[in-house]
Amino acid sequence: MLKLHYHPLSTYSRRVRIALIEKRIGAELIEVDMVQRAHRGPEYLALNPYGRVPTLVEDGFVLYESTAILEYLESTHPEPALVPADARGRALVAMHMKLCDIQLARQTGIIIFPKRFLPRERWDEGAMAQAKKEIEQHLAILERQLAGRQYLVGDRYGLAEVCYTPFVEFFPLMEITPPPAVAAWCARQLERPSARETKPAV
Ligand SMILES: N[C@@H](CCC(=O)N[C@@H](CS)C(=O)NCC(=O)O)C(=O)O
Repeated sequence: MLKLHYHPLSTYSRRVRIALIEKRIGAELIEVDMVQRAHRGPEYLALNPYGRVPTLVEDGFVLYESTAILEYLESTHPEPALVPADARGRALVAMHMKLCDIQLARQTGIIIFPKRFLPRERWDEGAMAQAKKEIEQHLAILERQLAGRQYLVGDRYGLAEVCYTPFVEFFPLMEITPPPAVAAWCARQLERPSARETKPAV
């Protein structure tokens, strides 16, 4: 039985929960009590020495880093497929997953962590403004790539979208208005049952 150590408010954990639902994979969800700092306790650090969620465990095999977990689930449960069959399609998915992390996820964390969890006097407004600018530049690139398309790779929803969904959820909180093709693509992701079921409370 698969076990997923996660937190309901964690964007990276949400990627894996979305993939589990999309691929109809049964897993035991184990909530890590991050408020009580359980992710920094010896038991959890023995699983994931970085003290972050998500972590997947299957029969003693331990895996962390959400994109690695998504790729593992794709290899072990290939149907329904969330990546194309051909090498170029798969490589493009890998490219978009990586770009999601370095051009959007990191910057989103800089803005939404303080907005969700810190009092305003502790916000680093300069860093938040810079992160917002970088996100807007990234969205301008995605807008060109999504012109006339429904999804980033091929004509089907896939792992690239799974990676983006938890982060595009926060555009309103970040006061970011995506350009039209990106906005339509975000709506397509967020209306899926897998996104609705995993939507965080804050
Ligand atoms: N690159 C990691 C990022 C995981 C991550 O940063 N998770 C956050 C929650 S969304 C976390 O556990 N933060 C706790 C900490 O860094 O102390 C992944 O893709 O899984």
